[in-house]
Amino acid sequence: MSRSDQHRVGRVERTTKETSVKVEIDLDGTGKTDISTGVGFYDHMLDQLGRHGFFDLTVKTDGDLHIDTHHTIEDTSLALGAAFKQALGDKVGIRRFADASVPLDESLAQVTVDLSGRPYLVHTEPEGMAPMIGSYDTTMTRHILESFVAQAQVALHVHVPYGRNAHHIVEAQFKALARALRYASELDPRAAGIIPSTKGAL
Ligand SMILES: [Mn+2]
Repeated sequence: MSRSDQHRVGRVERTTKETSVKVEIDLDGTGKTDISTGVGFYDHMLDQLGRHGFFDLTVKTDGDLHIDTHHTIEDTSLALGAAFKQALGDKVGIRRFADASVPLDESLAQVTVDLSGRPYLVHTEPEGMAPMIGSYDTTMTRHILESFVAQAQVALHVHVPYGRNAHHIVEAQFKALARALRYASELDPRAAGIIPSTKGAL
């Protein structure tokens, strides 16, 4: 098999008393998704992540929604981060750094990522967003990003300098995140066989 035929896949199953999560991600996919967490808007966001990242993404979460959506969303994000890291493997030949800006009508999201091996999140959003989108608590967006970053071990900067509609503000972030993760994880034809770090490891 040539290098370009190899699919980088991560699979994580995580079960606690609060949730049971299964995530599978193929970084070299076509954007095919199969998402079911029981939180409609979060499913919509993970669908964006797969589609616009060109990742094949399967997510099945069975969580304690009788309490609220918090554990379900958090644990899914942790598993997604772990699966992403696993799929990246030794990071040989990746681009490593990327940024993407995505508008959604009146809202703009700007995402910059370094697949550095070190977790760090910087996140800003407009003040005064609507608190809920369906059953999705809009304060969870930052927590999703924190959870993903902690497990994926990446440096991630996500900014929404302006926007009004909460659905647009959150969705623009997931689309920009998808694009940035796609470009950063893609194989750089000029870096075949090379780990893009002066340390020799990421
Ligand atoms: Mn939408």
